[in-house]
Parts: sequence; C-alpha cells; structure tokens
Amino acid sequence: MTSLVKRFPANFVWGVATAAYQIEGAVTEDGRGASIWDIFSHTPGKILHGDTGDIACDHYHRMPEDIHLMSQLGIAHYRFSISWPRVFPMGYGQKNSRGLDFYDQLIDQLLQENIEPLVTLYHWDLPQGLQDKGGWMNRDTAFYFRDYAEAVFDKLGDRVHAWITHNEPWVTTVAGHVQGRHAPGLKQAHVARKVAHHLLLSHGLAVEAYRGMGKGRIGITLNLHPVYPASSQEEDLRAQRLHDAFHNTWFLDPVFKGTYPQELDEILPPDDKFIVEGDLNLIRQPLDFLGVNYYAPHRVRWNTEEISHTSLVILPEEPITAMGWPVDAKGLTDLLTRIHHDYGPIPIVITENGAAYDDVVQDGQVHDTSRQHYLEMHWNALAASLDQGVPVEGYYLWSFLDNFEWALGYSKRFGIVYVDYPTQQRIVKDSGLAYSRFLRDFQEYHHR
Ligand code: IFM
Repeated sequence: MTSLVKRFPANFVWGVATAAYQIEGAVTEDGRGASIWDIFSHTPGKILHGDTGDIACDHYHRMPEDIHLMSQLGIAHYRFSISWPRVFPMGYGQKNSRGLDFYDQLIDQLLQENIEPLVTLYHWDLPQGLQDKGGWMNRDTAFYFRDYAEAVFDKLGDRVHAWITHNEPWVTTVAGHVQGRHAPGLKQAHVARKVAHHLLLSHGLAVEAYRGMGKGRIGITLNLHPVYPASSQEEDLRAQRLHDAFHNTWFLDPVFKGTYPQELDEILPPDDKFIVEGDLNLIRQPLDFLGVNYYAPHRVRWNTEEISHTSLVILPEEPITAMGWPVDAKGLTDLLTRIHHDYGPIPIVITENGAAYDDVVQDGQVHDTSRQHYLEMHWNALAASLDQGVPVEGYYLWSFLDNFEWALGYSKRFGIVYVDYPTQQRIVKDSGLAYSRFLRDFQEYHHR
C-alpha cells in the first residue's frame, strides 16, 4: 500500500459517503414531512421484501456513535445528504427548524471529530407535498429547491464549505419517471426531458444562490459510465453513441456547455417547450468541481426494444458484484480521462465508488475480500488517472454503512461497516479495516 499512497498528492481527500433516506430512519420524528420514498416504499410490490426506510440504520438516533466510529477508522471526510422534508415538511412554506437542528448537530459532531463535511442537497427524497403539485414535472419545484437550498446555506454555511446540489439526476429522471422502479414510480418517457431540465434548472438556481451567500465550493454529482460497443459492427457503434448521449452527455453537456446533445433526439422525441430563455445560462454556470459516481462501465449492443435503443452486455469471463455489475477498474481511468478531455479543465471528485457483495458474519467478523480487491483496483485506477493529468481531488467510498438500497431494500450491502439490522449492531468489515490502514499509511507518508 505504501507504494500506492505515494501516487496521490498530500492534499488528496479520502472519505466515505451516505444518503439521508438510506440510513437515517426516524421518518416521522421532529416534524419531518413525508417524502416520495416514504410513499413509494410503503406501496406494496415496489421494494424487494416490502422493505422501507422507516428505521434503516437508525442513524438519526445513533449519529454520535456512527461519527465516532468513522473517526476511529481515521476517516477525515464525510459526504452525506440532507433530507428536504425534514427542513420543509411540505417542500415549501413553513420551515421546520427542528429538522435543520439534526444537521446542525451532525456538523458540530463531525468538526469535533476532525471530519470535514461535504453536503448533498438532494439525494432523491423529494417532499411528497411537492410531488402532489407535479414534482419535478412542475417548473415551480426548481424554485422551491432554491428556497430550500438557501435555508440550508444560511443555517449550515458557516461550517460547511463544500456542497453538491444533486446526486445523479439521471436516476431521478429515468428510474423515477421512465422505468418506474424508483419513486415517484412513473412510467412516462414523454416527461423525461422536462424532468431532467427542471432538475438541472434547480441546480443552476442553487449555484446562483450560493454564489451570493457563500464562499465555499459547489458542484453537482453525476453517475457516469465509459461506454464500449459490444462489437465493431455498425449498429453497436451507433448503440455506443446513443447510449453515451442517454447516460452521460444528457447531463454533462448542459452543465458544462449549455446545450443538450443532438443524439438525444434519436431516443426521446425532440421537445423544448419547457425551456425558458436564460435557463441554459443558469445551468452552465461555472462550478468548483464535478462529482463523479463510478461503479461499472457499460458495454452495449443495439436493441430497439429498450428506451435507449441499447442493452447492456456482460462478458462471460467478467467478474460481477452482487448487483450484477461488471468489475472493471480501467473503466474509471477511461471515464476520467474522457471527462477531462471533453469538459476540462474541471476539478473532479469521485463522490461514490464501491461494491455490493453478499457478506456473511463469521465469529463477529466480515471477511469481504472481494470488496477489498474491488476498492484497491479502483484506487490504482485513480492513481493512473492522476498520472495521465486528470485533476482528481478526492474519493468518497460508497458506503460507510450497509443501507437501504432503494428498490432492492436491504438485500444489497455496500458498506465497509456491516449493519445487523435487527440489533443495529455495527461490525467493521475487513474492507473497512483495510481502508483504515490505507488512510493511516497515507497520513504517515504525507504528513509525518
Ligand atoms: O445506493 C446508491 C446511491 O444512493 C446512489 N448511487 C449508487 C448507489 C448504489 O446503487
């Protein structure tokens, strides 16, 4: 490991990530309103085994111990998200100061333990009160998001100096409004472009508000994939082009260039009725960093039965995680060099990377060697990206704790800390111990 730590600059940021609905529980406490995920997870048939986020990791009540464990592992940076319906129970109107108090205490706790916060404003838990008004299909939601962001900046901005507006707006758009496998559970491809645009508009409005209020750094997190064709046949090359537009440039282009990719018109009927003059300028405001969530590459073949006209191909020899996602660390280097080439110069932060495996507890330990390998390969791939001149500044491992994996409930474990849900006991997995050793080596090498 010592040879690996040398390949990162001394100011490289190493952390862990979580999200509110996936860990907090306490869904009716201290004035929190319902989110679309409360409604969706309580709708029969939507979540595997009928799981919900009602209790999750009970982090809302166990926050000080969880943060202390983080600090014991030598983790000095933490990315978490704020639950909008804790702050505005309806999404708009009356603010709930008790909801903000939880985050106020969380930040104080982090700072006491010498952990630097990176705060995501939206990780999918839209207040149901806004969904009742049309959710992200309604332009007003973007402006309510700005109001919410301002309230959060105002309360926490004295101690939080790094912000993310949205986590993976592609997932909100497609999984939530086209495929229906995420809240709000709609299957309406014709609204996808509008939803994406309103999400991006809300990002722009929040960035603009922050520039007037705060002096820290702000960015957006996108889930991105390098896209490879399954063969060199003409139609698979076309699949590669369209898939890239659907998964990557649909969000990268407006954020960095103020345009939508033309290839999108080959997938979703052209529609710009919802774009108001000035929107794209708001959306492409300069950012301080781009957050990248990377898990796996996409190898694609032409398939007109799919909305993207493409389907994913897994090679028989490829190792896969419990999610069925191929393990390919070189994909991370390919992705980062491409982003740097096409959209740079923009500092990049890996805001999520990690893997689900079917962990078992043996004599009070979890020997998750597959996850450990996955992580080490990706840290090497990150070092290779730095060698190639990509300005990567940080890495947040997904996830600190096992948690509610959305439609798959608690069946998939991404944590470096195992959560025994019936007792809420935490067990640091071998991967967590390995990350801790890696972080100590890094500290020793760079700051001795
Ligand atoms: O758990 C999710 C997270 O909420 C967003 N990015 C991907 C993770 C694993 O699926």
